[in-house]
Amino acid sequence: MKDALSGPDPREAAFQATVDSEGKIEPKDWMPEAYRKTLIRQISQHAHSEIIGMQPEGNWIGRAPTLRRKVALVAKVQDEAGHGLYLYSAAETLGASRDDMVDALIDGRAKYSTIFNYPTLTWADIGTIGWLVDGAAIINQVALCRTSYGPYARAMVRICKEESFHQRQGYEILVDLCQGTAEQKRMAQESLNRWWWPALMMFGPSDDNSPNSAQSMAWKIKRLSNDELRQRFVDQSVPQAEYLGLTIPDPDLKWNAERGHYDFGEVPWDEFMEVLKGNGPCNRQRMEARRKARDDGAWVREAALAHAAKRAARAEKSAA
Ligand code: BYC
Repeated sequence: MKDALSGPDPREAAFQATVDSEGKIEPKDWMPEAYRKTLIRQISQHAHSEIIGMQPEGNWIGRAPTLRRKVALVAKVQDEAGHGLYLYSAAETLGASRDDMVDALIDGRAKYSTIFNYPTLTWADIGTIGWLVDGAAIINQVALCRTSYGPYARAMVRICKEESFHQRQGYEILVDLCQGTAEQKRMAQESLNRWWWPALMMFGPSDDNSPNSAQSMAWKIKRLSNDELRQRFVDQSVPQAEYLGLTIPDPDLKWNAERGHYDFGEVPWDEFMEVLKGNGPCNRQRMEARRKARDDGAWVREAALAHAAKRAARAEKSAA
């Protein structure tokens, strides 16, 4: 234990040296309490996003237009559940309890990505989610493969591989719609019009308004800033939209040869803040569905625990 008179904690210097030299921090290593808290916050919110993210897509499983599309969508939604579970497990290595994390989500104390508070009104939305939402997730998560906390970085490697399949299944849906009838192409354009700005919001507030960024970058939890990632996403998406023959709904979008990047308009931050406060189009519905799933599944968890206790008691008895 360090006391007030003993000066800077040498463990803190060793921790920062590991981070600075691109080493990984592992669960049993010493870490500053604030680092642990920040990671639990970010990883659990990431897990919640994966789990809540199953809802808008699950809405279309029963209405997928072909068996092949349905199989791919079921597999994708199942992958999101898996991502949530890896991430909750990564947060558990930091001492967080799964029940507390889920309670924090349901009580509204923990956030999840604003993007999942928008409705999936047409089949094209399933394509657009794959293309833009999973595309944004990959850009964010490829950077997180180099995050300083070992279990989080390793979870990200596998998640990114799966996200890449998700992105392709979405883009393929849009390629088909855009090469289809005029009505199908209109449906794709209308969907892009609704999802473009919410997708840009996934990267978080602009760097000037991001209270957690400076410390998270110093700890190498975050490797690129919110604005850097958003710019990468815009630069990647523009040629993809051009290939589809769709128009990105931003009159200020234009190539800036000097910067070597696309310039783009102001993200509607007021809308972001409203969705963050719980006033998005589907916030209440998403939380209600999550609460119901927790309550409906309570007997399964109790039964699994009772079964595990019975097996352990039997094993103990036969060992005696
Ligand atoms: N939505 O200081 P900042 C997926 C919060 S899963 C809601 O920049 P930070 C997928 C932020 O938490 C997508 N909240 O924060 C799943 C903070 O509030 P608190 C999820 C947001 O942490 C299924 C406050 O605003 N991905 O892609 O440095 C199907 C100030 O922000 C949002 C992850 O979670 C938002 N969009 O940076 C398909 C990736 N943005 O906590 C796809 C991991 C910001 O202080 N997370 N906030 O109360 C991250 O990379 C970072 O946490 C963020 C935010 C870039 C999101």
